[in-house]
This record gives sequence, C-alpha cells and structure tokens, in this order.
Amino acid sequence: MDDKKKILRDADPKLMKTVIGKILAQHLVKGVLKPGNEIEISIDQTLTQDATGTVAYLEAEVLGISRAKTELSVSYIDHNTLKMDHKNADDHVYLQSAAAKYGLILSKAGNGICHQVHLECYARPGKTLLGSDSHTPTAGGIGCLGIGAGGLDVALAIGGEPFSLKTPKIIGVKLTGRLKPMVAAKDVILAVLQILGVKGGVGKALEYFGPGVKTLTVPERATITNMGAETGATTSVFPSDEVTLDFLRCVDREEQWVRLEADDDTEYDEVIEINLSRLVPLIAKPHSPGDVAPVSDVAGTKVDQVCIGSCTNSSFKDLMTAAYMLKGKRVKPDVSLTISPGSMSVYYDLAEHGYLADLIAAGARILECTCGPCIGQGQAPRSGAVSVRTFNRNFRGRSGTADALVYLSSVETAVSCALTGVITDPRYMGELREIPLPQKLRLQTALVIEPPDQEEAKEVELIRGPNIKPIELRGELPEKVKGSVLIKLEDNISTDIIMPAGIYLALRSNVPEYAKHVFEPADPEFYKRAKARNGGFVIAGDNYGQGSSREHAALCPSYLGVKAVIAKSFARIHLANLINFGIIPLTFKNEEDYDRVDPGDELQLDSAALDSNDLMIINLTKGIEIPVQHNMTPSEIMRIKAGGSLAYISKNNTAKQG
Ligand code: MIC
Ligand code: SF4
Repeated sequence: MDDKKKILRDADPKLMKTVIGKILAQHLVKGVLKPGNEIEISIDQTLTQDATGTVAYLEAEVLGISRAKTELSVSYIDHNTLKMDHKNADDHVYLQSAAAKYGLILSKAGNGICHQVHLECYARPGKTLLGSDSHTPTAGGIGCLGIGAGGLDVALAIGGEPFSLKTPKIIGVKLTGRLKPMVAAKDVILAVLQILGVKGGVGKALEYFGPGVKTLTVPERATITNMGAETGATTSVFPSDEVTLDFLRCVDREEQWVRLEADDDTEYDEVIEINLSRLVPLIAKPHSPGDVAPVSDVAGTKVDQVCIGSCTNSSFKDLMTAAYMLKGKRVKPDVSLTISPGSMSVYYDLAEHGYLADLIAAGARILECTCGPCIGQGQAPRSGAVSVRTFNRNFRGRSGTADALVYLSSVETAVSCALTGVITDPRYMGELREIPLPQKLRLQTALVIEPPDQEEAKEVELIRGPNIKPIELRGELPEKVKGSVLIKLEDNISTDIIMPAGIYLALRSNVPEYAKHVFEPADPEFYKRAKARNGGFVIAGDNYGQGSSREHAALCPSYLGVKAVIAKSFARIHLANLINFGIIPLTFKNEEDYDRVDPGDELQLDSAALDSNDLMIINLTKGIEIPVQHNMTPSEIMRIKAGGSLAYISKNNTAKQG
C-alpha cells in the first residue's frame, strides 16, 4: 500500500464522499481525515493583500524563504491605496520588490479586490488556496478550497510547508428551487447566517448541494462562499459543474475545468435546507452580519448612504444589475451612492458595454477597484447616519463612524434604497428584466506584473521605506506567567475592535506605532495601561476574535506584553494567530467563572501545566483558583513556550544554519 492510501485508510467514509473531503484527501500530507482531527494539507496557491502582506513578507524574510514553492502565489494591493503620505506608498514599493524576489504575481493598486480578481484569473476547481484574508473562501464559488489564515501561515505555505488545520465537520446546505426576481445570492447567504449566526460555523465547513445549485452562476456562488466566513466556518465550497465550465470559458480558462461533485449517497454531518423559490430579500441589521431580518421589517428607515462593491458583491453581474436598475433614474438627492467595481476587468466591461454611463447619469459616484469603504478607507458616514452596503461586515465603527448604523444587503436592495431614500424591499421596484450576461469577460492585465525568473530575482533588493519596521521576536515563556487583567470584554469581540483598521491601515508594517491603537474602540486607555503594567491578561466572552484574519490583532497585543487571553471561546483564525505570536489562548472550564475575574485582578499561571492541560489560574487578588483549558497540539505548546511560532521557527532555522 502506498503512503497516500495508508493515510486515507482510516479516513471518515462519510467525509470522503463530499467535495470538501475529496479535495482534502487529495492534498492530505499528515493526519487522519476525521472531523475534529488535526491534519496537514499541501497548498497549491496563496494570496496576500497589502494590509496583511507586508508583515507576511517580513515574516518570510525571518523564515529565510527564498522563492515561492507553490504552483501560484499572488500579492494583491487592494485594501489601502489612498496614499495620504509616504507610508502607504512605501508599503506598495516593498510589496512590489518582495513579489519580484519571491516569485509572486503582483496585482497592483487599482487592479481590483483580491478575491474578485483571484476568482476571475487564478482560482481553479479542486485546488487548495491559502490566503491572508478571511474571505479567501470566495474561491469556493469555483470549487476551489479557499481558507483564510494569518500571514505567517501563508508565508510558510509560500515556502512549501503544509498548512495544519482541524478537519471540519461538513454542513451540507441543500438548495432547491430558483431565486425569484429581485431576490439575490446575497439573500441566500443572509438566510444561512440567520440560521447559523456568527459562530455557528466554527469548526465546520459549508458545502452546497441539491438541484438549486445549477441555477446559480459562479459569481453568485462566490457571493455565498465569501460571506460564509461570517458564520466562522473554515471554508465554503460549491461543486464544480457545467456552470463552472461556462464561467471558465467566459474567462478563457476552460482547460482548467475538472468535474467535482459529492457522491449521490453523501450524508453530511448536518443539513440546512433553503428553498430558493421561497426566499425573500433579507438584510443584516447593525451591528452584526448575523442579525438578519426580512427587508420588509425595517422598510421605511431613512437612508443617508448606499455603498455597492466589496469582495462580496462587485462582479460584473452585480454592477450590471445596479446599472439596469438605475438606468434613466436618479439617486435621491440626500443619498450618497458609491460604486466600487471588484476588478479592472469588471470596470472595463462596464465601460465597454455602456453601463458605466448609466451609473454616472443616475448620480452614482464611481470609486477605485478596491476594498474602499468596506475597510473604512473613505466614505465614513456622517454621525448617526444609516448606511446600506452590499458588503459582508457591519461591526460597530468599521465604517469609520462609531455611531453609524450599517445594514448589509444585496445589490437589488441597496439600489432600491438609493432610489427611494428609505430602506425598500426591491420587489416593490418592479420586475428586473433578465440580465443578459456577456459571453466573455475581457480580462485586464495592465496592472499585473509577472515575476522575473529565479536568476534575475536573486539580484532584487527588498525596498524598505522608513514606515517598514522589522518584526520583533518574543522571548520564551517564563515558568510563572503573572500579570493583571488589562481589559474584560463581552461576547463576539471582532478583530476590528482589537486592532482597528480604517485610518490606521497605513501602520500595518509599523508594529510599534500600530500597537498604540490596540483595543482603542473598546477602551482608549488600553495602550497606556498595558505599557505601564508591562502587559498582562485579557478576559473575553464567546467567539473572541471573530472577523478578519489580521494577525496584527495578535501581533500588536503580543508586542505590548499580553500574555494570555482567557475567553469562553475563540474564532478559528484568531486562535491560530494568538499561538503564532506567543499569546496563550485559554478557555474557562466553567463559563460562570468569567464572572469571577475583574479588571485589575492579579493573575498567575504555571506554564509547566500547559503540557498536562491541568491548568489553574490563580486569582491572587481574590484568593481563588479558576480551572481553565487549552486546545493546543503538543507542537503548538512547544511554539507557545518558545514565544510563538515565528520565534520557534526562526530559532530552529538559526540552529540548523549555525
Ligand atoms: C477585513 O475584511 O476585515 C479585511 C481587512 O479584509 C481582513 C484582513 C485585514 O485585516 O487586513 C480580513 O478579512 O481578513
Ligand atoms: Fe476587502 Fe472588505 Fe473584502 Fe475585506 S471584506 S477583503 S476589506 S472588500
């Protein structure tokens, strides 16, 4: 029996019949494919974006990576393109030099949002894609297994290392029927979020099946897999079928098609059923993507701003829909409507087919092909405003305005709001005609740079402007981990609260400066307190670290000396990031103990007990002991003890070289 057969012998037979199981099996390097088991898989493709990419490539330097070993790796510049001063521009030049050095394709600022461009140009059915962005599962729309991770994990994958993850349980989402006019793919994922909430997908993956699947195009499927991230799921995947082939034909990549479907007798661990014919327009209310209601429930609410775009809803079909609905009409004078095309190719086709003119004539403001307002890069709403966005996240303050009320909807609903000035169920706007989709998408490559060959790459110098600071490695874990509680937080704390983006995005490659804003939205005094006390502990509720993959939400607290986070539960990517940067992730054995720790309490933990997982936090202030636990593998414990994965790997590399 060859090695591959041997490691698949004990795999869960149910899992092996699913699309996700088949891709995992093909890429399995280590471990037994059973839900909950730790496995390692090989990675075919990687992507990074500028806001996480600079640190990822700084880490690649520390790791001593010389050239990408993947089939394809792309570095995108899409999050921060404003260049208010030298900082951002420095990052872009650094990224360009790193792409040339490591052999990565560079998608320059303005070329488009990473997930949209990747779907159009690079994602392939049956492949694995690891991205330093939580919406990497967008590629699942084409049958590719996309997983979001921290930059360090992506840097390791670029260097040819396998990626480790817990084998997810598979939730089968059965689609039947067909969407009614003015009901959209976005409403499908909002319906899934209504069922699962923002943590119902943790430890799981979503796989779509059933007769409704073939009624959805690839960009529609990608809208659905994109926002599966908001349930906390590891990934979301659609099968690769004739519809996938049509899409690949449309972008001149039909030779990359492979059929990939679940076996007829597949039994999923759980099944959710959605009848597309019965679906109504839905909307996520402030301030959570999981707070979903029918649009009709909030109809009539006055709207100040409408933003169309983001990696969830910026395909050609999305923007054509907007153009069709806006043609010959005018946006309400007191509403500001912005449109960010997902890619240069989408933008080009809008112009080529005349749709751009319809958008402009109706009063839409066309922004660059970037994340833009989605990550608080401009278009912050006025104080207390209502903003309806086709995006995927509406956490408090993410728009740049702390008291703005952000709703998330489909393009159809968003345009209806822009035309009427109030939240409006799009079904009252009259039926939208069948939109003729183009046979070909004319892919634009003027802003794409292919890397030089390996020999030439050796001559490339990394260009580091003054805003780019090296990553500092953390020291080893002491025997007694001691400190006070710096902050106590509630459930569902997002990484936007831990490490706000928006106006601080240009500080992503400057940890000492960025760290000054840790927890700022929750407690502006946090930085001063953490500095004064030389670090300490963080206490949190359920689903700590939901949302983005930004490793800065671990890296910057680690820089300030945060030693451990004790929470009721964690979001997947953030948990991995904490371990990577040497912060011990602990959960309460008894959730009620959350109430027995207060800000300022002095805590102590014996680090030797990490091995046996028989852990007690001594609350020195209250004179009590609190049982806690962790979910780390022996290798992760080793890394935590060394001061985090980066510290551990770089120490071992140095030892090998010396
Ligand atoms: C986001 O949507 O929050 C981001 C910005 O794309 C992040 C990555 C980041 O913080 O750079 C994500 O989703 O991972
Ligand atoms: Fe960009 Fe927003 Fe998508 Fe994040 S969610 S990648 S910020 S468009």
